[in-house]
Amino acid sequence: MYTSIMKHVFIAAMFSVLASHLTATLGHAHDYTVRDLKIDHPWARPTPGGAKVAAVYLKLINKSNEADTLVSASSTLGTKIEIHETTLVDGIAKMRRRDSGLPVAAKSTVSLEPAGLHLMLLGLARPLKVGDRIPLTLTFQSRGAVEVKVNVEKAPAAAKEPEHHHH
Ligand SMILES: [Cu+2]
Repeated sequence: MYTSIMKHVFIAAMFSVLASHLTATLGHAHDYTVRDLKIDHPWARPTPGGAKVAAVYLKLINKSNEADTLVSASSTLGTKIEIHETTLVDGIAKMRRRDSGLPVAAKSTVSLEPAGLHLMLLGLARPLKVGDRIPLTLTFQSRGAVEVKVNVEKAPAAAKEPEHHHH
């Protein structure tokens, strides 16, 4: 009895490992579409050991005539997710919380990217490692909740880090 259950668990684990490898090797295409609103390539950087926060980036491409607003986000991997905007104040990057949500106009694209808008995952349960796929629920005012996976990967070449100045 015990061994057969263990075997079952083991086989299930093997399958999930295989499945995650498969999706990882399928390449870059990674998006979710609801009523012509595409959530393109949610991703986050790996985090250092003790980090309790992580920024999540993605692109919202609204090809429809129907505007919407991203009102909230959540993940089982953190206690809370806030919508943040990084702005330069006197040459210093500051993060501001947007409590009013993130509007996505009809026929428009909103990019959440390094040094700009991002989702801030707070109370991180464990560090993010390259290759992880983190569950994320995005809740839109009219389209409702959309489940996506966030790929943990190194920053793509296109999304350059802001310069770090050392004095
Ligand atoms: Cu932030």
